[in-house]
Amino acid sequence: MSSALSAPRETVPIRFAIAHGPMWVSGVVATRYTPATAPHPGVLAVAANATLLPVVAQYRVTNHPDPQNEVSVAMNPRNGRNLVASANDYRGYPGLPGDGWCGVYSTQNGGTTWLEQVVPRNGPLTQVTVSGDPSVAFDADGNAYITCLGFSRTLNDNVLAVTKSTDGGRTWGTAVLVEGTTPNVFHDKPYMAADTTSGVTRNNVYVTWTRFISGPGECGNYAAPIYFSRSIDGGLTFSTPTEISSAGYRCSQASQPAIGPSGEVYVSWVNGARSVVVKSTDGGSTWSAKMTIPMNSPPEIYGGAPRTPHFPAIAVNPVNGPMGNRVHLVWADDRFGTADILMSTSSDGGLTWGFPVRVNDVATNAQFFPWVAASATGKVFVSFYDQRDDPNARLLTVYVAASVDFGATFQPNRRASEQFDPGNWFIGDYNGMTASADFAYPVWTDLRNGGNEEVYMAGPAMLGGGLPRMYNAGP
Ligand SMILES: [Ca+2]
Ligand SMILES: [Ca+2]
Ligand SMILES: [Ca+2]
Repeated sequence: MSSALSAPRETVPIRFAIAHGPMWVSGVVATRYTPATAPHPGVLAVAANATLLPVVAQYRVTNHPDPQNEVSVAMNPRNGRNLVASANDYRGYPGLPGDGWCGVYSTQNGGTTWLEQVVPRNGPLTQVTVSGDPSVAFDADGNAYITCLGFSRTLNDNVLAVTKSTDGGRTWGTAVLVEGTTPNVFHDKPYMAADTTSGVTRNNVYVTWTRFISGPGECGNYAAPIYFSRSIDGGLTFSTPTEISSAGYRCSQASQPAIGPSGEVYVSWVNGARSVVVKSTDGGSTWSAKMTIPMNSPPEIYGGAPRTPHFPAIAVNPVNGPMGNRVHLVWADDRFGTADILMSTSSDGGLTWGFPVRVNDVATNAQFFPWVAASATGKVFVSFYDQRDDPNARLLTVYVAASVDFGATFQPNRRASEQFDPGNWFIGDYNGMTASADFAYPVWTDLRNGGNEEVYMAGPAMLGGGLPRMYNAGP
């Protein structure tokens, strides 16, 4: 018989990924959710406090009894009322046994109403029965992209794919393969960015991810380098993946690409007690030396349930000029006591990094799951989960901080959500945010609805047709 057809499928990667408890393989992989037999155990009591009303408009993105978590969001550069968000969505794919699938949500009216969908199971995604870890991006022409990790619980089919929408997220095309099933490898946590500049790399689409490789390596009995692929043809094809880590950096996770004003590609990730940043000025053909930023990562905020890995996030200030073109990195850090959000800024393209600034203006209790976005006018926004409003250091609120001096200082933080209990299940490993010229649009996993995880977004109030005033970081 044909050995290619009859050979048993590779059975290592998923199992080793799940077996290595402390390793930050994606939660959608490590944490199986089966709606029929395991009702969402997240909790408890919703502790909305009437005296702590949010100061911004909140938009409910999803409305489904199964969980949604690990949210990303992008804004159409040609239409600021068109946003696309994504999440691990445990409603799953229609007709498949209950499990996760990549959820994708679009709005045409600034968040007032959302179309909730899951990514079509076509192209390489037909090989898999579970998917997750989506992230989204818009290119300069307003095409939307979503990258999605697919796998099987019982076989080792494992694909990374990208799906494109040319109508603002209303409909999605056929998934295109970035990386397919590879023996002894589990492709994990893709993240994407698209180039919206006017240079030669305009409309390039970039994907970075972790390869968990079983066998002796820098993590002990496995390795975890960071890989990169790009599309220069509008998502029709993706380049052969290349490693952007190297020896000494191959026990890594949580990569994120970000684009600078001249099309520079930065990628950040976590490697032990440090963040690593690399830069490419040729669209990802060649890469700089590793630039590292030390982190004092706090211990698990809730003792592991829900788990709270501490991943960095990166943004490049799109404003060119003496104060612009700065690179901002945020992460959770407990060097000053309890977990805080710190931001370090580089003004020389990542070669050197400034002393970290504490972003949260109240240090009480833990702040974690930061995200950073820089606006077209140079404002820097940071969003994060925050326990400051709960004396018992359990309930969470989303806060946003804004800087109008390119990250030197932050204005008083703005509360962006109700207060809720995070429960004890998987709430994702991170949240997301995007920004318009003057406003932040954080997205997050929210459990105010009786412990049912939903995606929420905050932003300027779009109702009534008036000038948005919420979140304005200006004077
Ligand atoms: Ca994940
Ligand atoms: Ca839900
Ligand atoms: Ca703190």
